Parts: sequence; C-alpha cells; structure tokens
Amino acid sequence: MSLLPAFTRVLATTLIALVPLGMAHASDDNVKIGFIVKKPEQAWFINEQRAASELGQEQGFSVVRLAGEDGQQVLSAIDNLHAQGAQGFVICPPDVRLGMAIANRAKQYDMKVVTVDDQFVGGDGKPMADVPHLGMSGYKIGEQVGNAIAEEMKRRGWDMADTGALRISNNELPTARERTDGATQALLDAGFDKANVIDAPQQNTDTTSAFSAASPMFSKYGKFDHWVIYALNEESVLGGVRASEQYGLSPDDVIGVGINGSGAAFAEFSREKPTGFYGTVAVSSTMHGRQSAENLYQWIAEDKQPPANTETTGTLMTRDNWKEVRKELQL
Ligand code: FCA
Repeated sequence: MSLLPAFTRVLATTLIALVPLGMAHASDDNVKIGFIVKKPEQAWFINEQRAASELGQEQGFSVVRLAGEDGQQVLSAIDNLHAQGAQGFVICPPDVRLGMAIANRAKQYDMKVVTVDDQFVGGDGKPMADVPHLGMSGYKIGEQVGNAIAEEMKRRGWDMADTGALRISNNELPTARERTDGATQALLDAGFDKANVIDAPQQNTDTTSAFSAASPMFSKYGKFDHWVIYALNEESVLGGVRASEQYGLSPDDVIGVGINGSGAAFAEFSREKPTGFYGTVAVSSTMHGRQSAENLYQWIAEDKQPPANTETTGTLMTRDNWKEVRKELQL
C-alpha cells in the first residue's frame, strides 16, 4: 500500500515531464526563423546563411534568407518575416546604430532577435547587451593580423623605416575598429613606427569602398618602398591590394592580410601567381551561421536563453595552407 503513492508520484512526474516535451516537439516543426545579412553578395554571408539553412534542415526548422542592405530593407524584411509567421531572426545589421529601431520592430511582433558579426549599438553608444550576440573576438583577431604581417616583413628582410602601413579603417563600426586597432597595436609592439601608419577611411565594408579609400594613398606617400595593408575584412584588403597594383607596386613589395577566410580569399589564393594578398585570418562562417541559428532556435522552441556574447577565434590562412584550413573550419 505504502508503495502506491510513490508510484503515483513517479507516474505523475513522468507525465508532467512528457507533456512539455511532446509540445516542444510539435512546435519544432512550426519554427521559422529569418536570417538577415547586410551584404548578401559577399562570400562570408552567403556561406553563413547556407550553414543556417542546412542546420534547419537537419533539426527540422525553416530558415528564410533575406537581404538587409539598409534600414528600410531591414524593416521590410522583418514585416515580411512576420507575415510568414516567423518567430524570430538572426541579423547582421547594415548599420549597428539601427539596433533600437530593429529591436523595437521585433518586439512589436513578439519576435526574438539575436545578432551575428556586428553587434547593435544603443543610443548611449554602447553595445546593446540585452540582445544576444555571436561574433569574432575582434581585437585578438586583429592582433593575429598584425603579428602575421610583422613576421612576413621580417622574413622578407624589410626595413620598417621604409615601409608604410595602410590601415583601411571604418571607425564608425566597432567591429571594424577593434580589428584594425588590434592589428595596429601588434605592429607597434613589433617595433613599427606610428608615423608610418596611414589611415584610409572607407565608407562601407566592401572592396569598392576600400579601393577608393586606398588609391590616393600610394602616390601621396610615394616615399615608402614597401607597404603592408590591413582592414576589417579580406574584401577590403583586396580593394587595397588592387589599388597597389594599379599604382604599379609589385606583389613582392606588398603584404596584405585580411580577415574572414571566405570564397574571396580562396579565389585569390587560387590565382596562378601570388599577389600582394599574403594571407587572411580565417574564422568559420559555417560555425557563425549554424551557432547563431541554433541559439535562436533553442530560444524559440525550448525557451533556452542564448549566451549574451559568444566570441570566436581565427587561424592564419595563406597560399600554402588554405586548403587544409578550409577543411578544418568546414568552409
Ligand atoms: C563584419 C564584416 C564581415 C565579416 C563579419 C564577421 O560584418 O563586414 O566581412 O568579417 O564581420
């Protein structure tokens, strides 16, 4: 007799445990998330979105891939997602200062939001810590860029006094500033003269804007024999390298090191002859896409709050090892 209540209790517990599980499963099939990116034509973002869709296929939720190249397009993308019954979205915003407007629109529709790559900045100029974020550990990855450049300069036997450092900068974007600050600091620590660091501010985060920013600098600072080039991403470094070629510099006199490790770098490493694009610090866009989508999915389906901030690391990829690193990072 005395066993019965215990047994009932066990049964009741089991039932209670089973009911939410059953419900969670039923709702899984209905989970739909958006994945909005600022530069849908760039290889980094193409791969990130593809990885999120693949995870959705594996885990049974749908992913709607959308472009958000400016504020207007982002807001219509959110309206569109709501109309389709999506419960949330991952976003890399075209301008981090749109954070409040985007978060408000999402709240209005009761949608959950996580950011990837570029973190929202609030009215006070600080990162919006209440929106879960996953991105590169910008300063550290920037330092890796600076160290790779310093080592290659040494290997080539360059005199630092005759070398200019072209920092293609985008100081409005914290993601960019952290990376270029890290790279600059590593160069200074290696003995580089601050006076030889030349800023070339770009208006955007792509090759075209970097090319325009870099072009005038080579003739303006024609006194330098060699150049090193860095920026927030490899697309921008490629803009700088293309500008150096147009000015007439030989690849032997240029060391460009980017960040990302996407198709843009693979295409460059696949060229028959080496260019001034020496390397890139590769980060897994596959992991960024999968992890950010999974964090959001679990938040929606299981009410599991994503980590507030996840920082990812990078690996130097050059013409010599790019295929191995690509495999390792599942790119
Ligand atoms: C930013 C850059 C991208 C990529 C991403 C992780 O959004 O613009 O190229 O580096 O961070």
